[in-house]
Amino acid sequence: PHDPDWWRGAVIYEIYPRSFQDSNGDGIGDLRGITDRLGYVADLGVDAIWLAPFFMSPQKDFGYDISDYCNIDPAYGTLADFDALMAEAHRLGLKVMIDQVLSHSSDRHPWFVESRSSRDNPKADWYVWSDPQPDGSPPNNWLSVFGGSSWHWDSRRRQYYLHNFLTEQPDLNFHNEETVGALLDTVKFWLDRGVDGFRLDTTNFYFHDTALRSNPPDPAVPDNKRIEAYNWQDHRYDKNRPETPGFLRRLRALLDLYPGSATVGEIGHGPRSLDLMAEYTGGGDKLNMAYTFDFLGAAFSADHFRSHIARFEEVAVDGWPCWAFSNHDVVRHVSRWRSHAADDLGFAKLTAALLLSLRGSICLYQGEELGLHEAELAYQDLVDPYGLRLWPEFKGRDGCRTPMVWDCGSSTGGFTGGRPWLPVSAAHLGRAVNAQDTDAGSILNYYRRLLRFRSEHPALVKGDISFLGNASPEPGEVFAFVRRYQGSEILCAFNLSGEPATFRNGGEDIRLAGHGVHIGGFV
Ligand code: TEU
Ligand code: CA
Repeated sequence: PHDPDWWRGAVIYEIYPRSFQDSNGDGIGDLRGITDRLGYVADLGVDAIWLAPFFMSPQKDFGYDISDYCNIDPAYGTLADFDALMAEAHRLGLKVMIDQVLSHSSDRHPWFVESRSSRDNPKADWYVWSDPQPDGSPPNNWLSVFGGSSWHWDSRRRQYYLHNFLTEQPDLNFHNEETVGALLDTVKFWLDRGVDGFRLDTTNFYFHDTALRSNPPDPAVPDNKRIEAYNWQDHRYDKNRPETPGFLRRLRALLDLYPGSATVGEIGHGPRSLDLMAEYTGGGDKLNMAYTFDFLGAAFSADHFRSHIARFEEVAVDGWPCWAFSNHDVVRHVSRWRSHAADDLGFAKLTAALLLSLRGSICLYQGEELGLHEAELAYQDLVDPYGLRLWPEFKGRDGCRTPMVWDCGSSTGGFTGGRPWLPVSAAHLGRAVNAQDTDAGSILNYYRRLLRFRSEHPALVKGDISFLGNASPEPGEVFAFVRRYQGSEILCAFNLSGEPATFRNGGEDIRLAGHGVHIGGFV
């Protein structure tokens, strides 16, 4: 239990507090609710939980807009509730990682209220402010992830401020030494409270180019292609800046004073994401782990997995990845990669086995272990500002954030006695925990068996990975590799297609059904 390297190969279960368990009937999940359900989480066989933000927040981006880093939002509970949650998690042998949203705060944070009050107050430079261009337009072409320019005009200061996400999420200025000091103090606050680590939001957005150079290229993008507009820019000036590793070293120096604490940074997407993940997790002096969006998008093929993992392994030296297929930002992977219809149970098992065989630490997202689909929501049900703004081109993130389903006999899935903040998907009820718990063939019990098998086999937790060649009849669709650790080895082969395939390993033929799985020794 005191292994300082516990995070290496660990499985981290992401809890979205608002949607996990409501304890007081207001329809919003809370810390007490989570504490009540930790037995279930520990029973799954994961090593750690990552709690999405529960800090004081106007909830414009459901907690990713923080107005007080060192306090709990009353909707979620109190600091005493948090301490109780942590004590119970530790009693059950679970590590607790919390989300740190350092790149930006809420526009209601006292720091920003002061910063926007004048051009010469003590915090005037804590955020990223700029004069307009002579014609009044924003200083450059930088775009918000959530659509439109990432500059917002402030009529008091008569300047623009930078927001990479919502206008209510002004970007903190990491080039300001006092700002960085204040942020590190908030990190220390939670370390002193006993957390085991942090998931770091938008690590790649910490720094911006102080010369405010425009990103190349700047194609004219039709207004109905707003998501593409973001992706078409080369984001070399508004993120992924060369100052990032320096900050990560300072953060790591602080964490090193708390042995056994660890970080997992969010790197996002883009052509350089795997290289950045390798760089930021290498050298033992920056992040412990990081994850990219490479397997959180639409691509699903043996070649996609092989080439991306191979790229990371090639550049990583001593870096350490964290892989995820689902989280609170993307369409649940069973729906994203496959139509709802045929053989979705087999498909859910295939993806579970594949993910939990990869070299690296693993993030699972609540409900993934139940094989949940993306919930189908009507426009009137949406609350995610990202979805509301980009609808119907993009439906937003509410469909993966609907409440966890515990009880198939309750219309709210046992999530709340009141009216849930997002509808509970009726289609999810048949997959509720109590509907799967004692069914040996359920996806839930498959995850439990896989997690036990992984933790009992060091080759899967710590082993290296080498890819194996061909399959027939469709070579492209079998993804196969060997995990090796100190003389033990485990052959893993996954048939990503729905058709049977035979995988030839040396003289041995391994026959795989459609979506079939072979993990040596696992039944
Ligand atoms: O996400 C960063 C990020 O890149 C996402 O915004 C992603 O591109 C988007 O959700 C599309 O899927 C983090 C958090 O995970 C997200 O929930 C926050 O909204 C965002 O940062 C801002 O804090
Ligand atoms: Ca509640």
